[in-house]
This record gives sequence, structure tokens and C-alpha cells, in this order.
Amino acid sequence: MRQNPLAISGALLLASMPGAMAPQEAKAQENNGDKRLNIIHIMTDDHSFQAISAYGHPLSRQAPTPNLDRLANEGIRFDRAYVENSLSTPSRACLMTGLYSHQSGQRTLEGLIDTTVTFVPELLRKAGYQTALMGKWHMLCEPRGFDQYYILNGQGEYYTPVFKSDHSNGEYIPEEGYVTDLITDHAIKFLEERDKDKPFCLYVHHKAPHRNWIPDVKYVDLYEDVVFPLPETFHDDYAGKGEAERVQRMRIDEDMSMIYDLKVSELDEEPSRSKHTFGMLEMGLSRMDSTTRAKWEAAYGPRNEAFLRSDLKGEELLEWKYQRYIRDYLRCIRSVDDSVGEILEYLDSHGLADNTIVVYTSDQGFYMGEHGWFDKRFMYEESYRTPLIIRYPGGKAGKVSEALVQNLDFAPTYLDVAGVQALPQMSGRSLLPVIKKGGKEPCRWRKYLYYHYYDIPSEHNVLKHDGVSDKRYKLIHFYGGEEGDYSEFYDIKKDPNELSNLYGDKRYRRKIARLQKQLDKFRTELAIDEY
Ligand code: SGN
Ligand code: CA
Repeated sequence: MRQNPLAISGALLLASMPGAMAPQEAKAQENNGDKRLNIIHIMTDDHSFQAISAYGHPLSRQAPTPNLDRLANEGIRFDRAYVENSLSTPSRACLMTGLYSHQSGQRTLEGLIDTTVTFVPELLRKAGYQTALMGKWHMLCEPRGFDQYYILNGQGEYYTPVFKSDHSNGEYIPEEGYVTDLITDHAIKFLEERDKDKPFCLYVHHKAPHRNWIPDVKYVDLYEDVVFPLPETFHDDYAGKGEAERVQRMRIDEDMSMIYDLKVSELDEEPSRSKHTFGMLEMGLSRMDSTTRAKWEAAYGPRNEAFLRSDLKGEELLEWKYQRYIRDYLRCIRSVDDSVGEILEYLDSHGLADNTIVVYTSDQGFYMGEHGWFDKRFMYEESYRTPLIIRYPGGKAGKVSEALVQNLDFAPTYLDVAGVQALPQMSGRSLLPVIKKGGKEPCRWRKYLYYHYYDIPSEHNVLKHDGVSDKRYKLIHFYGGEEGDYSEFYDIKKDPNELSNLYGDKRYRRKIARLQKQLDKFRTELAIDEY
């Protein structure tokens, strides 16, 4: 069972003794007079902005995230934060290196990062920071630049996950409990035991709510009575779109597995075109201890029986799938929100809130049924955009930023916090000037972002594409399909759901030409070698 990490901590025992140092006194000595801020980067896997209530999406209104909302109320919510490649491993490589996918070498999920690139924590450590990463690492290379780490194996498991640490001699060791709680415990334990003479940079990387969305059993009943609203584009017929929409395999109706994803373990055969099997669901569930498993069965067993008896078809079946998917996903989010609460609480009670910058983000966006989809990968808003909330000590609170920012900016931001110069090959920009202006764009801020997705052949069959966006328009170029290359153009302001492809529309001729010019410029300046 999960132990309260503080209960076993010597420091806490000490703090509870008469005459022990109060948090305020501890604060005065924090980091031995080093004025540089501590950094906490919390990055959740596949957390959509639609599922954070501070973002105000209809979905999250019925499944609020109070701790993330607190962070947004005390900091800046970024509404135009994007990734440069909407997939886990490339996004993590970008965070670690500050490089675009083609520069780090990590273009696809299974690709290998260039072993010669520098990792930000290596630079931070050299500059006197204590560095740690807890949770999902997901790259094939070993962690570099960390004083401490506890990393999951690949995607990681929800229950009894195995962790490899800086002191486990390369071995993965199982830990009892639910993954989100265990990662939080490792993070708190690091904070508790860290070298208090140094500033720290701690990356907390949650595995949840990644597919197949297995919640903590304490939340299996949460939202069971809530009927979540369908997104406006749930029944999109992809009119006016190209080959990519026709060949993708990320549809809730056809590609979501009844067994693995939707947990109907009573089925003998998989009725969707998914390759997932009963064995693959069981692999996850069998990691629960017997009490936990019994609670799981007690909740899902009767629900599944009722579902099978009702013999739903067509639209009713599709809506049932959507509700089961969204409920499980949001249950996973609840645990993540709890984790954020625990970390903020720790900072408060240990005098660290005033000298620690807290960043909350995801490795990309995620589809919550928009266009009939789950997963990510596309340059369309739901997957291209990522949530980003930053609380800066003494900074403006409750602000919303419209500045165009990208995951390339984390590296230069953290180096800036530490007073270290960014490397010349990093294209991102420090966000500190934006933060210090309460989210407003400083002068000469960037006007365009570049995006590139490469991961095909792969499970969801999303065609390769690159593109450019500004605050209003987006030009996407799909290539490598069987029907030849083609482009799409969207006016995000008039058409936030990206339903009307305006490419070739004469009324937009000049705007399309302007974005095409920017795209060409990016390709040349960044030495893009395929498109
Ligand atoms: C796994 C999932 C995919 C998902 C990728 C990438 N399949 O392969 O659905 O797109 O991860 O996700 S599963 O059968 O293993 O669940 S990412 O967040 O790591 O990029
Ligand atoms: Ca992810």
C-alpha cells in the first residue's frame, strides 16, 4: 500500500519536535542564499486542455480540476501553447534538448535521439542546480544530467509499476500502488531529502491519463452518473478534407477497442478493427492486488453486464463508448489533479512557494471525441495545442496569455531561470519576459510557429505533415500519402473547429501566400530535409 512519504521522513519528525525549525526559518536559509528560483515542471501524458476546468471547456465543467485551477488563479494560463510534434517521445526530447524533432533525431515514437545532444538538466546541474526526474521518461536513451531519477519502463504501467532509479543498477523494480500516487511520492520524497544548499529543478512526469485510461479504484464510481456533452464535431464527415482524414485510424467508433480501451472484459471477440485483445487488458488489470482487483470487478462487472444485455447498436453504442472513454479518462485526471494539490501543498507548508516556479503542461493535446477521434498527432488544434499554466513567485496572478509559445521554449526558460545562456542551436525563447509582463507579448515576440509530424507507419496511420500557424491562420501540408501531397488552410478565428478547408479559396489568396512564404522560410532556415 501507498505510504505517506512524509510519515517516514526524518525531517518531518524533527519538525514536529519542540523547538524545531518553523517553515519560515527554514525558508530564510533556503538554498544557502542562492537567489535563483527552484523549478518544478509537471508534465502529464496526453492531458487535453479540454479536461482542465481553468480552460473552461464544457467537458471540464462537469469534472473540475480544483488544484490546477488554483495554479491558474495564482499564475498565467497560456491559451496559445503548442508542441512542435504532437507525440510523446519527440515532445520529451524537445523538452530535454530545446531542439526540433529533426534536430534531436527523435522524430518518431520509436526513433533514437542523437546521443551527442546536450540535455538541459546537464547544464542546470553544471550551474549548481540539483536535478531530478520522476515518472515517464519514454526515450530509449538513459536519463542524462539527473542527480536523482525514478523512471517508468517505456509507457509505464498503471498498477504496481516498475521504476528504474539512479541507484537500482539498471534494474526495474516494482512498487505497489497506483502510478500517479507513486510518482507524486517520489517527487515529494525528493523535495524532502534534497540538498537544501542548492536550488533544484524537478520534473514530475505523469503517465496517466495515457491509453488505456485505467483509473485508481478509489475513483471508479466518480462521474458514473454524469452524461458528458458530445463535442460539436463528434459526427464530422471530413467533407473538404484530404486523404489523411480518410486513412487515419483513431476513430472512437472503429478503432477504439471494446476490450482493451473500454474494458468490457466479458467479450470473447473484439468487434472493432483494433488489434487489442483480452490479454492486453488483463496485462494491466492483473497488476492490481486482490483487494483492488475485487473493487474493480465490483464496479465494472455489473456495468458491463448491463451494457451487454442492452445490446446497443449504431448511435447509441457510439455514445456509450464515448461516455465510458471520457469517464475513465477524467477519473485518471482526478488523480493527477490530486497530485498537483499535494505538490502545491508541500511547497506551501515548507516555505517553497515563494522561490519556486511551477509549470504545468502535457506532452501534447488529445482528442476527446472531436472529429470522432481519440489520440493526437495532427496539427489541428486539439492535438497541436497543449495546456500550459505557469505560476511565477511574485508574478501576476489569474492572467491569460495569448502569446504564441511552444514546447521549444521550456529549455531556454529554465536555463534563463538558472542564469545560464541557451545554446545557439535552440530555437525557442525564454518565457520569462512574457511571464514578467503578466502574459502579454513583449515586443518582437514571434509571429509564427512551425510544426512537423513524421510517425508513419504506426498504429493510428496519420500521414506525415508539416505546417505553419500564426494567431489566426494555419497552413498544413500533408505528404507521403498514396494520393499525392496536398495542403489545407484554416481561419481559426472564424472556424475554431477547423471544418472549412480554405486552401484554394481566392478570398484567402494573399493570406495563404503569406503563410506559405513563412513555411518555406522555416524549411530553409531549419534545414528541414523532408516535406
Ligand atoms: C501507444 C498507444 C497509442 C498511442 C501511442 C503514443 N497504443 O502506442 O494509441 O498513440 O502509444 O502515445 S497502446 O496500445 O500502447 O495503448 S504517446 O503519448 O506515448 O505519444
Ligand atoms: Ca503523450
